[in-house]
Parts: sequence; C-alpha cells; structure tokens
Amino acid sequence: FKLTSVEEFEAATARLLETGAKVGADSWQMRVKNQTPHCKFGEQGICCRICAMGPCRITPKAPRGICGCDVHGIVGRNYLKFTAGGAATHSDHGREICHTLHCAEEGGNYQVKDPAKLLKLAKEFGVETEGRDIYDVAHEVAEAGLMEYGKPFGFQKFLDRMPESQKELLIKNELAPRAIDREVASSMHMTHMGCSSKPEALIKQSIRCGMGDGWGGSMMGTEFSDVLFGTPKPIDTEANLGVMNADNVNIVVHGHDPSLSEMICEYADDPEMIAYAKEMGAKGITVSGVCCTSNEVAMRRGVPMAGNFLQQENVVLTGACEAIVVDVQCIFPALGPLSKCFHTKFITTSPIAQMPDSDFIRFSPENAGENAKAIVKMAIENFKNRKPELVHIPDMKQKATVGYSLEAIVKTLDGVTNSQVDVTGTTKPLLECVTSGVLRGAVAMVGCNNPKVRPDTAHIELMKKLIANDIIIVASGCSAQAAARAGLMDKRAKDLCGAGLKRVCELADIPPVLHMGSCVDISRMMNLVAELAKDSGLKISQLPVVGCAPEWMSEKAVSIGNYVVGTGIDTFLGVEPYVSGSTEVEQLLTDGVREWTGAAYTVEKDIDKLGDAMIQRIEEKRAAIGI
Ligand code: NFS
Ligand code: SF4
Repeated sequence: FKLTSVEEFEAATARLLETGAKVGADSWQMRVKNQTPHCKFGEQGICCRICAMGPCRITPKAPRGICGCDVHGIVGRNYLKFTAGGAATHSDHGREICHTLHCAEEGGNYQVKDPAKLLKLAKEFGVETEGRDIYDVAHEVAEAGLMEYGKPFGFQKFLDRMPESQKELLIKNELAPRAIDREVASSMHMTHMGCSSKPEALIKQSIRCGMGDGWGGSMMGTEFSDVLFGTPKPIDTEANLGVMNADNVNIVVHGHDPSLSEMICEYADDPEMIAYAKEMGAKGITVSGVCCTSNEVAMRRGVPMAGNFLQQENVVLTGACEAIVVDVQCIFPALGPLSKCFHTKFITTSPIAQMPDSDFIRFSPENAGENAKAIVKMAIENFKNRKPELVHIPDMKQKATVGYSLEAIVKTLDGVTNSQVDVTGTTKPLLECVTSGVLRGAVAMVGCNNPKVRPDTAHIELMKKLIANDIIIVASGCSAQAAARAGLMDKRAKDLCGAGLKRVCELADIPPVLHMGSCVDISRMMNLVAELAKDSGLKISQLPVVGCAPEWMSEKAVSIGNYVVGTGIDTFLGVEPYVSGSTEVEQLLTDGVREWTGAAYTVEKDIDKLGDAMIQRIEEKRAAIGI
C-alpha cells in the first residue's frame, strides 16, 4: 500500500491539460496567471463599494472613505458581508432539503429512508408522533424546520443540543442565532451605508450569522438529508479520476444538493437505462462525483469520487465525460465553454445557478424522477459523440472507506473500550482513548482547494503529520476528497499513524481519517463535539479538538469558520481572509473573540508551522485539563 503523491496528481493533470491545449480549452491554471498579482486593496479588504459615493480605497494619504468610515469599519463590513453570503448559501441549501422532505410521499419521488431519525427530530421540534402516519410527521417536521428560517421569536432550535456552558456564553454575548434569514438580513442591514462601522459589532454579527448557518441551516440540511436518503454508515468506495470508466457512459454529478444527485444515481442504476447504454455501444453507466454532492452520494451509496474543487475541469478534460450534471455552488462557469471543446453535455438544473453554454433542465421535487431519467438518457445518447482520440482517463485511484456520520462513529468506536457499562451509544469510548493519551486529540479538516496553495498538499501533508502524532482526523468537503484521493481513507493508512492511533484503527477497523460528509455536514462535527463535551462534563473549548481549513476559498468557508469558532473550537486557516488591512479586525478574529466564544482563529500560510501550531494547541488543551 502506498499513498498517491501530489506529484502524481500533478502529472495526471499536466497530461490532461495537453488534451486541453489541443482543443483550445482554457484552464484555471492559465486564468490564475492572468489574474496575478491580485489587487492589493481587495486582498487587504480595504476597498469599500457599498455606496455610489465610492468606491473608496484606504491609503496612507486617504485614511477614511468619503462618509468618514475608517479602515476597520470597511474591513469589518466586508468580512460580515462575506460571511452573510456563505450563511445564506448553506442555509438555502438546507431550506431546499426541508422543501424536499415536505414533498416526500409514499411511492413518490422522495421517501423517508430513516424513520428513526425523523422521529428523533420530531421530538426535538415538539411534533406529535403517536399513532400518526410517518409522512404526516415528515411534513410537519419539514414545516417546523422551514419556520426556523423566519420565526419572529427565539433562538435556533438546535442550540438545545449544545452543552449549557456554550449556549449560555453565546446568549450572554448576543451571539445565539435567531431566525436564519433574520441573521442574514441583519447582516446586510448592518453593512449598509451609514450603519455599523464598529469592528466589535461587525465581528459579533459575523459569528452570530455563521451560527445561524452551522446550528441552523446546515444542521437542518444534514439532518433532513439523512431522513430522506439515509444516515451514512461505513461503506467502501474509490477516489480519483481513475474511477471514470472509458468503456462506460460517464455521468459526473457536481454541486451540493443530494436531491439531484440521489435521483441521478437512482436512474443510472435502473436496468432499463443500463440496457439502453449497452444498446448505444457502452458497457454500462458510471456515475462519479465532484465537490460536495460527491461526498453526499459517496457516504450513502458508495458512489466513487472523481475529484474535488480544482479537479472539476479535469473530469471534462478526460474526454470521456458524457454529462456533467450540476445543481448549486462551487461550479466553475468555465465548465460551459470547456464542455463545448468536447462532446460533454453541461447540464444545469437549478434556477439558483444558471450558466451560459449549458443545457438547463429545471429540477424540482415534483419532476425529479422524469427529469433525472431524461438526463441519464441524454448522457447515454451522447456516448456515440465521444472523440476517441481525445479520451484519456488517468489510471489513478485509491480505495476509501467513507460514511462516518456521528451515529456511525459512535457505533464503530463502541468496540474500543474495556469498560462495558454505560458507554454504548455515547462518545465515552472515544473520550477514554483521548484521556488515556492513546489519542492526543482530534482535528476537523475541512474546506476547499485554492490555487493560492499547491492544490491538496496542505490537506494531505497536514493529515499525514497529525495522524503520525496520534491525532485522529474527521474530514469533510474537498478536504475529505483530497484525503481519499491520496489514500488516507484506506484502512491500510493506519501504518502511517503513531502507535496509539494505529491501535485504535485496528481495534475499531477504521481508517485514520474519517469521512464525515459534505460541508453542510460540518454540523455533524459540531454535534460530535457537543456530545463529547456533554459526556465529559467539560466545556467545548476545553476539549483537545481544533478545526482547520488549510486551502479554503469560499464565502461558505468563512461562515463555517465563524460557527466553528462560535461553537468554541479554535480554527486554523492556511489562506488569509481579506482582513489584513485592519489591525483591529485581525486582533478580534485572532484573539478578541475568545472572550465571547471560548475560541479564536490562527492564520498561518506555512503549512508545516500550521501543523505544529495545531499540535501545540491540542497539547496545551490537554495540559489545562490535566490529561
Ligand atoms: Ni465546501 Fe462544497 Fe469544496 Fe469548498 Fe466548495 S465543494 S460546500 S465550498 S470547494 S469544500
Ligand atoms: Fe465610501 Fe463610505 Fe460609500 Fe463606503 S460607504 S463607498 S467608504 S462613502
């Protein structure tokens, strides 16, 4: 067993880019060159264009905008707007899932696959379940979920899952999120011309808005997806471009909402469709994924993961992609023109993400079945248009075991403890491993790729370093895919661990890097730390656990960062947010927020130092609680 190296990833990409050059395709690698160097004002967050008296840029000669706003106000407002964008995005995804659940019916396009989870949610939301039809319950729970977006009073329901200590801290500091839409709207209100310019107020609202995402919209996205499509359990799959199959019709699902990808997978498995593919000269149909939707279907169905964020052009460059089907978020508009260089159909499906040079097939819970079928058919019929001379699929993939939802982690780790009583179904076995020092702690590795970091290196190198130091990793999003593509989710990767983690991997039969899902599933990690805190009687901020997004790029990632910090977990970033122009905002994010939430950010672009800083923080936390 050997990990795939980043050099091997890069060689494969270079070969694909040769095909791209032949057909006159553009690439992100080329566009990065055109965009470098980036605008300094933008990088530092010191350009304001929220009113038509501007845009105003802060320089030593012009220390205030026309309205008199100083650099700290401008940077703080930009940061809050960035957060609000991310919170709106995750939460709207969560809302779509609530709608899908509301449309679920016996024998319909969408059904309840995890009734136990539904009943648990019903209890949390105060929905009557006795003697009722499961679909009546589902619809009422969905409606209760939708109300969380606009309810006039009270905090997010899921805050009740938090240990009291953190919840009280948040309420005391006015950081407990109210209705989700209200937090986004309040943020947009605060950042309007002539509203807030005080960094403390802007950063506080950034945390609260993020909390509305993590403990509201994202958490509902996760929980309701589990009700509809099943709560993930450990399952074997494969990752990297080699999962595409030259003999088969290749359909790539890309985006975020499992309502689309689940349906495509369902129909691609249909014997009628497979027969049709054979009729059209293919041997079968292969569905693989890119970005978070890939994580969703990998976790629940074992659908292979073709690649993460910066691989999305590569799947088309293989020349073997009949259709790339997308819904929302993280989709390069570049896929339109790129697919035109090949036979690939670029199919957009959501009114939220409409792009030039795509075929738009509008997807909704009502027409999901027939449209998924039409899309699969379209891909099959496109097989004959392939240009064989352009086909090259890099022969590169790794095995991965994925599907570690909170429920699955608790269940899997039940076996690693000696004390039998009172621990099953809790996080106590995991805690025992941590207190005894067999595991030093845990790191949540999350987030994107960003060309500012050599793609995937930060994810992979950090994970290697951490597991060698007996720190277990939970991963999600594009970080999880980087791990899987490298081989770190293969159970044999235990040999790269320190002796303690290796032992845990053997006893529990798990890989050292646990795939917890997509980015909305970071809510699973929040639930995990909440359980760990409750089961240990410690505050969340006392646990030897940190979060890390070493290659992040999106607004969503900043919203996540804010809720991870808001939850009381120190967060380590490998890419600078646009705040370096303000010493006050920087000070708040890296230190000041700790007083309000129990945690703060660390930004470090040197990957090795970033890893050391995390290990050091984990050891400090251990020392502080005397373990
Ligand atoms: Ni998260 Fe998922 Fe990937 Fe980043 Fe995009 S796919 S929601 S934002 S790029 S991890
Ligand atoms: Fe300039 Fe103030 Fe308008 Fe911003 S709000 S563009 S700083 S005048």
